[in-house]
Amino acid sequence: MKEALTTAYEARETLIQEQELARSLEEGALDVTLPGRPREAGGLHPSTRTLRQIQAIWAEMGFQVFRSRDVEDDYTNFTALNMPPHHPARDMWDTFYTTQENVILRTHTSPGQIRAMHALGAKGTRPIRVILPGMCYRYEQITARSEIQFHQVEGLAVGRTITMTDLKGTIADFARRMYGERARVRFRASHFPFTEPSMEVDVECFICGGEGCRVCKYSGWVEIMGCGMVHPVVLENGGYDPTQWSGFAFGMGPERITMLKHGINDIRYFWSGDLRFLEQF
Ligand code: FA5
Repeated sequence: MKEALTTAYEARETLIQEQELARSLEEGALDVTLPGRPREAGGLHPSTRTLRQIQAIWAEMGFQVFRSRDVEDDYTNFTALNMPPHHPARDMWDTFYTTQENVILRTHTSPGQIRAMHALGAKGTRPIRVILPGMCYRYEQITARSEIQFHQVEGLAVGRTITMTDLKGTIADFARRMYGERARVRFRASHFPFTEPSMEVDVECFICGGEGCRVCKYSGWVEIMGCGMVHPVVLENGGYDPTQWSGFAFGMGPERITMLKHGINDIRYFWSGDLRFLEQF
């Protein structure tokens, strides 16, 4: 009974539709010359754009992408990076803990260095050249400059004869490719427990060309990353003999880079999901 009714209903509906169509065509109500309605197209998130640009530049220089994990253990995030329990430098990274002991959300992409060395180093016998992009999490006060989740792009090169000259030259080359042929960089002494020596890198302000503006706080320079020579303890924890092998590492923040590039004055826009912000890119 139901099937018979459904079939009858459908047949009638098709007939009406065909008649309607024929009638509207006859009357000219359907103007096939009208342009179609445009479909809304999605776009890439501003962070994704910057990440892809950074990845492409490092790929040209022979760095492959290595994906490490967001959920880490305390050992890899801190201890293996030369910060044993109760080390004061751990305070530099306020941490999200989980209910499981020693399981945390990574506070930076640096623990990926240890994982890359174990995964690709063949027990400390092979050189490595990788970048490690990914999300990091910090239990911090959210401000216009700081979010509790943000991306980092880590870089790691391990080899037999890598020196600080390689680090400086490679980063200067990255800056030229990212910020333009004439971009100048400067290196400032800094401190990270997992690199020795450690530096922070500034690039000449690409908004004002070094003359001084609001973005660079009238200094002519903006900070783009932390870096240094991989600490012997970290090489050892990655399975390498530090008397035979050396390396350099760096870490940069794509959101801060994007903010500088587009003059975005508040990092909270990035994950607000506000289309008025996202549609501008
Ligand atoms: C680090 O996290 C080091 N692991 C970087 C490093 C790697 C040094 C390898 C040496 C060798 P730092 O805490 O400064 O360093 O963070 C690096 C970058 O991440 C900053 O320059 C910034 O761009 C970004 N960043 C840090 N905290 C935040 C935050 N709360 N919100 C947005 N971006 C952040």
